[in-house]
Amino acid sequence: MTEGKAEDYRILHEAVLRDYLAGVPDLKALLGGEPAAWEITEVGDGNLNLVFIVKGGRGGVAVKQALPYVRLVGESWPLPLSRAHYEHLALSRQAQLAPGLVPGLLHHNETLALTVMELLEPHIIMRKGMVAGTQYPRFAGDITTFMARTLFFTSDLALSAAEKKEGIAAFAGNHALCKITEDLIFTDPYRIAEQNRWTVPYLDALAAELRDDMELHVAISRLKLKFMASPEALLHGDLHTGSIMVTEGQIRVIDPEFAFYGPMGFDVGAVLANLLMAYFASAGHERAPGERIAFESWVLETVEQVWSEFARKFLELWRAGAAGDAYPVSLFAGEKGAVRLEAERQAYMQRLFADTVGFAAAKTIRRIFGLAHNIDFELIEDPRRRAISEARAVRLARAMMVQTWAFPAIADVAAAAQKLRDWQPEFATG
Ligand code: SR1
Ligand code: MG
Repeated sequence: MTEGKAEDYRILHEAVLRDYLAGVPDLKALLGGEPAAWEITEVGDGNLNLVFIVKGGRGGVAVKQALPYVRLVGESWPLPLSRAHYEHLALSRQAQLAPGLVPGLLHHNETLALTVMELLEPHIIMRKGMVAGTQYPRFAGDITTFMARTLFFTSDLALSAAEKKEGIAAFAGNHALCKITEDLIFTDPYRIAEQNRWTVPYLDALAAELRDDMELHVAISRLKLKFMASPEALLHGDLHTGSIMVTEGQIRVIDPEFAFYGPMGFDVGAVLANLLMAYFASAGHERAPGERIAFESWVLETVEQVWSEFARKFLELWRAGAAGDAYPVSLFAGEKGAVRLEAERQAYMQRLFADTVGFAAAKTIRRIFGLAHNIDFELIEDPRRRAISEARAVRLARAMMVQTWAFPAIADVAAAAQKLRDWQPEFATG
């Protein structure tokens, strides 16, 4: 890791980046050949940073540099460079806890807010693959290993109180990124906000309903409080399908710059929400009726597997001998203690499931009415078709958020999604 003075930060455009990488002996050797011949391409399509792919005579690397502002909006929205520090810290921790499921770290420069990572090839962003209707059979297995291990081993179930508090402290400074989430997910879609947008005119009425729906305002505010005040575990913090790179046989989780200690259901809910959005968007990508039926069935099966496998793996880690300060072993001695503790584990998972359902709903609504949308819906060219898919997703999301009790099991979520697959909102035939 390299450190220097804050004023030495500069944006490394292509030529400067080439010189910089050539000056790091390990990277120069890894890339191979003459630096002048290296191919450098800026490929960042996320909302915040620059991302370069660099290919040399021998190998390639991915370079990510934080900009001092939000890329999506521009210099009018400053954002601390320190997010690169938290992303690097989270990636290092995740690499220990979930080996092989995050990109390898090669180099980090704190002053430049720059991280060089293993080049993932031929991986693509999972969201793009899902828009194209591709199934990823390894996904549920790998993402649930990632979540179960990163969440369990950074929680009070696995850590001493002191270790846990050190962890919280290490990420507490990432509050500017948390504030983005607090505003863009938990507040703005439910009020008039300059940066909100939706598919006009079809969703105008629904947007107005959201702003007037007090049941929904209470539910989203409870979720916001949980997000702000429940440091249960180290979260990825932005675990959508744009933060996952895939091949048909492999996944890698990238981009944990929103990492902080928060409620576990926020990460699990993010994964489920993005699968459900891909499911509802699928009808809008059909060129012939029924064309994507196999893909859609796979998505719903995956929704069920993500929760059931996550819960199974998390409980397995807990039962294997939790060394954390929560649930002291001495309070659950003997047969009677074992039975009571197991019942408590089940109750814990039920609460976590309810959180997950609520956060999944929040993640869905923000992508349809807030600032940052996703290509699942955005690439449906015809606005009426897009709005139909979006309205179905919102109908499910509202029920999940306000009537969370009506979804006691993941099968209930999948069944409700399937029921809405062909639901026609009023404007569908206008
Ligand atoms: C201004 S940043 C908008 C969104 O991009 C990131 O991927 C996060 O999801 C954030 O909310
Ligand atoms: Mg990101």
